[in-house]
Amino acid sequence: RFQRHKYHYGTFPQDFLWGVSSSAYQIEGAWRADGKGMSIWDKFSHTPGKVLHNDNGDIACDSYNKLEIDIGLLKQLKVTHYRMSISWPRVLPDGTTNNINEAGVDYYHRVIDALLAANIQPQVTLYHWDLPQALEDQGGWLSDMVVDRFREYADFLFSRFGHKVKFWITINEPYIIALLGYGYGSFAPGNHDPGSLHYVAGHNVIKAHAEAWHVYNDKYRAEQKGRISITLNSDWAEPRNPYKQEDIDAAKRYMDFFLGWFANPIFVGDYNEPMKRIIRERSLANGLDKSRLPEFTPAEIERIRGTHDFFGLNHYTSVLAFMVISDRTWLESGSNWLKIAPLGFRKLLKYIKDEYGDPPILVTENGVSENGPVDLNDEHRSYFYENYINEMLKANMTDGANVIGYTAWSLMDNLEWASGYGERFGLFYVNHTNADRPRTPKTSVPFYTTIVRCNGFPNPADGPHDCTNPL
Ligand code: PNW
Repeated sequence: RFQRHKYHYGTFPQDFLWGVSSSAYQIEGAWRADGKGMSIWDKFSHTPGKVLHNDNGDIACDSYNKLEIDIGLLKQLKVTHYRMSISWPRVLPDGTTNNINEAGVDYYHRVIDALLAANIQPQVTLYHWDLPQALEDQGGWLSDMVVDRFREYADFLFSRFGHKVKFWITINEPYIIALLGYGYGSFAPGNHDPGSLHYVAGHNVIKAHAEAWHVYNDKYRAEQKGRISITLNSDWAEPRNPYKQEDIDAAKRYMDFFLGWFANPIFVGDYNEPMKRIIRERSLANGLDKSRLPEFTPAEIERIRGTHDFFGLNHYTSVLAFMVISDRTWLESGSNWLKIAPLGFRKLLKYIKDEYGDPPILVTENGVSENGPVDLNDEHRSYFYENYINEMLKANMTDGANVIGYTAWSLMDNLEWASGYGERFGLFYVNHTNADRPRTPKTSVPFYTTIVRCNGFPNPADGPHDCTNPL
């Protein structure tokens, strides 16, 4: 089943970053320890029927109490970077800087110090979906009040941690925040309005990101010398029939509405024309007097344009566009939306290079899940990493995409949002029914570690090496 693809030999640039990723709500637990405030995910997961099996993040992987153990896992993986997030309500319980929870701040200092002591650079996401509930009560991402609160929160984090953290990611996956949180309502805060509110939420997310970037740029960059950007997620859309114009158009439209929704304002300036035109036409046809897509003022367009130091990318899967479907030959995973399609990764990286000004690209997530009975022999994950990373190598070596680093999702099995603990993306297995939450390496751990240690896939013809992975 997991037949080895032909791969390109070759290694990545010397200073390539190799990492692994997690997020606060998915691993920390300690949901009301030491003065932490409530987040929208605390409320959502405690509402019966919202998360599969009513799982929640109250304890999660208990990482709040297992710092030493988790640092040990990272050392075992030999990664140079760790992508983590800070829980906004853990440091600012009501979302504002009027009320600082120093115990929460201390916790993140301990995490960051332990990483630095292990020579692992932290890449810190300011917002990975756990909005303080107190801000949701004032409208959350649907209200532009959140833009000011996010700017103040960002300023606070830079002032406290900026001398230690050189890689910042403002917001993880605005697409999912807006669409699943405020459109479909399948993620917190569970707002169901597939008509237009996701566009309002997305609009505020973009403005909030831009404000945080400007604070860093104006106030901290000169002294702290870090890099800051946003992480966007995108599938790759392949025309189902590459010779049929309708399918080619559908694939391009898919990219404009998915990646382009957020990438255009930040990397090009303003929403892209097809999105503006199509949403306006449909809105007017539905009898509305204006487009459901909000407009940026010319001043806002300029303030948002260029607010990036790199292109943070989360990528998992591809689709065939005409209407959107997956190719039936693509292997399945533990998530219904994720089919294994390595080639789309290469094409997406090239597309970003061509469409968005050849930015340095930091892959901030990429990975695969399983569900059902536990099997530590996760061949499908090794297969996934080998082939996706090899396609990334081709994008880098052959297509000239400037990929500067790669981050696997995820360090360990954790709360997979509304899918609960049954859908597992971890390199390490976590037994969530055992009070100790023990971590056990799956077979993909030595597999990924070999790729990291060897910086890719060195050619045996260039000299003997121990970089050949069994599959
Ligand atoms: C990303 N979908 O989310 C997140 O950044 C991670 O926190 C998450 O665990 C990971 O991918 C795996 O899912 C997504 O339904 C969640 O299409 C859902 C979807 C996509 C990405």
